[in-house]
Amino acid sequence: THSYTKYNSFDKVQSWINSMASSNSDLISKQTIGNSYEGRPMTLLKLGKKSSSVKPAIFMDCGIHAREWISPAFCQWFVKEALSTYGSDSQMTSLLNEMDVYVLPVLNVDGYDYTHKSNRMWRKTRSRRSGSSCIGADPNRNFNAGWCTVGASSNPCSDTYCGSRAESEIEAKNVADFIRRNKSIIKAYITVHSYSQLLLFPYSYTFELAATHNELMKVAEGASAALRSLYGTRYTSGPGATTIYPAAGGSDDWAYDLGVKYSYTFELRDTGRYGFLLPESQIKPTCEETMLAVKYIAAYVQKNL
Ligand code: 0X9
Ligand code: ZN
Ligand code: ZN
Repeated sequence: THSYTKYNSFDKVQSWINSMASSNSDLISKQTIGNSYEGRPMTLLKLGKKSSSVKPAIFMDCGIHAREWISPAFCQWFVKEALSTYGSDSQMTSLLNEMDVYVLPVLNVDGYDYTHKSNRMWRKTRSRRSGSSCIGADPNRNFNAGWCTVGASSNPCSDTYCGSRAESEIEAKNVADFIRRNKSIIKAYITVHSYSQLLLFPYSYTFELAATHNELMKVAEGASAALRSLYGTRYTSGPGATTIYPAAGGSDDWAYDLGVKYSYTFELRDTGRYGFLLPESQIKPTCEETMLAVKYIAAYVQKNL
């Protein structure tokens, strides 16, 4: 059975998605953006008050890397909080009245399932290719942003394999296609990873500063301060290339270069004590503090539409 304070398997997340979408129809709907390599549906939730006009939107994905289990847990938490605080929390009410929030709870569905059934430390997709017995590519090296130029490997056996070409991985292509199709309404892109307690923004594929670097930094620092206000958890903010490492092909850089002005990568708890194996006892505090940061970014975006 599904629990917000446990790491739910893919099947449990999938049935949770279906029940959420069928029981709260005036605030939430679901759509499939495509299927994964192994044929699992990639189901996107749309949160927002139904409106007759086209609303601006925020897109958030979790679980691009299979083993980063706290990430899908956060997307599930976000959906729960959005629905349960709409109507009582003035910020959430105003956000969902004015904007839609698209949430993809698990991007790398095949990899996520594999970490539950076979190899807890799997990172990549599960695609096969001719000429190698190694499986999968790193979906966060597979977007068309300086693709495979730095911090990525062309060796299919590497954990940071960039794939045979940009968007070779169907999961990356499905997300990119959705964002391209909805480019005119998507005002912010948020992608959730773990671990290291960082709030990153473009660029990672180059050391050049983003055109809107100062604003991206200001919003990141505000979001980090909001996060820290709850339990004192410290986050570092900055461009990916200098704050974590240079690495091309990431979804954040790709979305930014497409024109999504506010593009952020969260690296959630912790700083290495448990790493990817963050205990379930930390799901609730991690999600509660991260809510404050995401809501800070959302409020800023909403104010600056
Ligand atoms: O390397 C990554 O993809 C991310 N770190 S993780 O440990 N979760 O794998 C950082 C992504 C930062 N953004 C880009 N490299 N574009
Ligand atoms: Zn990651
Ligand atoms: Zn709460």
